[in-house]
Amino acid sequence: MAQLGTLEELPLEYREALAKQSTGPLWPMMRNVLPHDRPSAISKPHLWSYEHIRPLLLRAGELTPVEKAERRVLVLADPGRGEGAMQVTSSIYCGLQLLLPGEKAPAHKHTPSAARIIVEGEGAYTIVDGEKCVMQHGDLVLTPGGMWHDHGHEGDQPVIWLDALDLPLFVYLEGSYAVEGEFQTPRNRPDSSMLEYAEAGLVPTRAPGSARAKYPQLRYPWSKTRAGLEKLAAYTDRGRAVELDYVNPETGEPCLPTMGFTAMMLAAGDKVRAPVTSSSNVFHVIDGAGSSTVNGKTVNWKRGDTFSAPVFSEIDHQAGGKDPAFLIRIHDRPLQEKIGFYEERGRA
Ligand code: GTQ
Repeated sequence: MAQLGTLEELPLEYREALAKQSTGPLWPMMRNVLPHDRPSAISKPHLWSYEHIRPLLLRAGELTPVEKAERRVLVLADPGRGEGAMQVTSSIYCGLQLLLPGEKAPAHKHTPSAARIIVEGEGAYTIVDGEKCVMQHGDLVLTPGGMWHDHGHEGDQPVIWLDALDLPLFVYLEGSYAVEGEFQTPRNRPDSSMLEYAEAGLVPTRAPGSARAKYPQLRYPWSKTRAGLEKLAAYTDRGRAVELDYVNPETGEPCLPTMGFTAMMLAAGDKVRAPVTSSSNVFHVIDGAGSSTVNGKTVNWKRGDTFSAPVFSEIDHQAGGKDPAFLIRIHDRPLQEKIGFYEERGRA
């Protein structure tokens, strides 16, 4: 491998002349942007403990009324990027959002896409372009880019959910903005996961040329996801995670354009070695407990916790001994496949 020249080797007067013309030599910087063999991740693996963050979020409920917050969220900040980082990994933003009984978070729409995973509480809902989606533990609820959404709460206990957005990408593209609107009146019908897409493999018959909705299913109930994982687990080898991807039921494509969501089940006591992938991952624990080692760092996790793994991480999981563990993995494989570089590598 050739040793590239450094900045210091160049005459000062030449460096100054380059800077004056707003230019610079590539070669001293080359390996920063094109490192050998694999990228060097900025993100650091980390565990966000629900037990520790929950009281701080409830305190935000006392300190800041929802009218003053628009969205009352504690952002999960990547330690590799330091305090105030608005992202967990290179492409994924996550935050924990609190809604108290009777509260409403006003309607808005924005260019980034979002999805929520419900962590705790009953009675909350999100209305997405008129479709009222109830929020129950473990459900995945989508608010794709450009679609109106407001949140409300008809229950009597706090509701907390995890937000995942492709916000870092939109900020990077200088394409991130929101439009504020009015509270929506829901259509008087259950969401499409309970009607049109209630059974896998069946979709409504359509007249020729009639347009399908771009995002036909906005809610993916956890009860169905869990049942699907359990059925598949009975015929999956030990030592492998049982995984199901959340897809658009009309097209089979990922449910959102850039972010991917994969439900995972780890059998009780099972050890699972994940492939190294070019995608970063955020794992949210729906149920059960266990531990994972990410690039040599071990985190112990349980229900409600969230942990991250940067791009090209070496990841090993182990579920606790008594019960299986269920997680939802948030990643950016859909984006990476669209731009043609998603990659998996074997493990030693
Ligand atoms: O609930 O619409 O965590 O717009 C960040 C931005 C949640 C939301 C977030 C948002 C929302």
